Amino acid sequence: MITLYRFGPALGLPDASPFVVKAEMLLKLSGLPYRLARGDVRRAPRGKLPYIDDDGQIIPDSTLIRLHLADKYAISLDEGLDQAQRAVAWSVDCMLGEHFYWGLVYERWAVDEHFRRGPAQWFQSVPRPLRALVRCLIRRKVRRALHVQGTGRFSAEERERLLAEDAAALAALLGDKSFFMGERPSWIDASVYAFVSSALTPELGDTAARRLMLRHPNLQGYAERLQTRYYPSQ
Ligand SMILES: N[C@@H](CCC(=O)N[C@@H](CS)C(=O)NCC(=O)O)C(=O)O
Repeated sequence: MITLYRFGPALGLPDASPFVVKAEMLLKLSGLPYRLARGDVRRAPRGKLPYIDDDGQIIPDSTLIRLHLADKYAISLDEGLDQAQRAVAWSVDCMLGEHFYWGLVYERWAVDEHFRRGPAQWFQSVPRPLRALVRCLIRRKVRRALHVQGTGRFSAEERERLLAEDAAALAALLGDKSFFMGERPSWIDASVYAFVSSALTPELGDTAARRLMLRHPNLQGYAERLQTRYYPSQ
């Protein structure tokens, strides 16, 4: 049995991390039985969530989890896609995880109003006397990561412009299809659903990511459709 280690539901989403949602969606699409467990980044194999324990085999990283399902169970979730579609799926996955993601991280952790409504609430398990300190240290660590990655060096206008380009590319590629690559789901839907739904959450207030997603009714409809199908009780 596969165990998926995650943070837990937050912001009206199945998990605070889009990478965890992506990994869970991959498991749902695979049809394999799995269970969920609360993870701890301090014990995670690469210091990040998600990771899975598949009968003792520990696999970190949502993409490595996808490749593990393909290698071990011959479940590649890309049947019917031609080479060009596979290349598009890979490119979109990289855009979401390596570019769009950082725009979301910035909004959540560096913009005071969104931080207050989101990540600031995630430290309830830390004993009260230490809570403010831990919150401040983690926020500082995330800000440093944003600076090193580069997103933290842009102006608000530049960041919004870059997010807008990502959102427009997703909307154009989706068009009026039911799933990202056609009329049946494939693995890239795990990623697109995870990131689009994270961007759309209203719980952080009026984020640029949400505003930009709402410019594209097809992306909003897609997120609602997939939520009804894969997370009906969310
Ligand atoms: N490439 C990884 C990224 C996972 C990731 O960045 N997880 C973040 C949460 S969204 C995390 O665990 N961060 C904890 C930390 O860096 O301390 C994947 O695809 O799973």
